[in-house]
Amino acid sequence: MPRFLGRERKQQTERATEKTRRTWFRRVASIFRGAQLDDAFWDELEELLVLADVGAGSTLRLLDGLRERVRAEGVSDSGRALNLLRGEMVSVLSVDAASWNRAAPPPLAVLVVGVNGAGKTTSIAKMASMYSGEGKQVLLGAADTFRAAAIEQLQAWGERLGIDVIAHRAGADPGAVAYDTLQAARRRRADVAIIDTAGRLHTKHNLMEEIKKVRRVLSGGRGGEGVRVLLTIDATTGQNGLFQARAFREALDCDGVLLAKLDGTAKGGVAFSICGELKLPVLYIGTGEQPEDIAAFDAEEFVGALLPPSGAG
Ligand SMILES: Nc1nc2c(ncn2[C@@H]2O[C@H](COP(=O)(O)OP(=O)(O)O)[C@@H](O)[C@H]2O)c(=O)[nH]1
Ligand SMILES: [Mg+2]
Repeated sequence: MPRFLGRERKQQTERATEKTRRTWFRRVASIFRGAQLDDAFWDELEELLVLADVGAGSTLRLLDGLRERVRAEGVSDSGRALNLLRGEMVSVLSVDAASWNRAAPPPLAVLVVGVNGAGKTTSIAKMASMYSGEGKQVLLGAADTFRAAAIEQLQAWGERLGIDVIAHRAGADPGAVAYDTLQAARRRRADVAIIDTAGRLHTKHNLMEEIKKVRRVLSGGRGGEGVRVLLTIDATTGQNGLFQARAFREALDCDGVLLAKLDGTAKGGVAFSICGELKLPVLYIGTGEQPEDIAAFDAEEFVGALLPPSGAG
């Protein structure tokens, strides 16, 4: 049964963006109230968006889009201008997720990448729980073989969730783990195999080469159509996390982003930077540390949660 739809997703989004709304977007809403749309107004709006970690590029894009529409539509009413801002925000966040959503024969292999501590292993547990809640058969692969603790962490989640984990010893070849996971997924006619990876190696170059090799293994002679690369970004690391994510984006074809720890930050505006600057769709948000603390990302709900219609929050 799909457990993560409708109202529950909306409530999770509202809960996870609460700090961001209370700290920054409540102020954004308040400067619109009865405002003259003059230079001081635009400056203050720009400052608040940058402080919320929307990022310089996405802030400019939002403000240019908004100014243009305010001018073209002759808007002087601040309430209407706020509505136009909501629309511009939704448009920045609406990045095409076609490569993530394209059809492929099972098993689908989801390769989860990102820097150490971003939230990969925890997010894998959440995704596994989500997929199995949808009635899909899931298998996990412990291809972060860099530390024994990383393998044990995934195995502990597997036990807790009743989902099998394919693992080798610490230090083993991640490609071999990925290969075994894919073979096991095929044998068992699993729907999805989710593969954990290391986030830290001696050099960034080695890390990227290793992940590319794992991806080649997962393609398993089917031209890569059954592989998805999910980039995990820690929302609490803001623009610095984005900088690190760019390295993955440049080295690998990523299909989308899981924005972890959104609940732990007042700078959830980083979602706009990811969409606007990395040009990757945000697919899921992490909303806490439990397996059910994940929600599919929905641009309208996200904007609605940051700037609720009443301006309340
Ligand atoms: N509050 C919160 N904590 C999270 C979330 N996702 C992961 N974490 C925590 O972040 C820490 C690092 O996560 P982990 O999955 O080990 O990261 P990895 O090194 O990328 O595999 C752990 O303490 C997790 O419980 C989230 O969405 N919200
Ligand atoms: Mg991990």
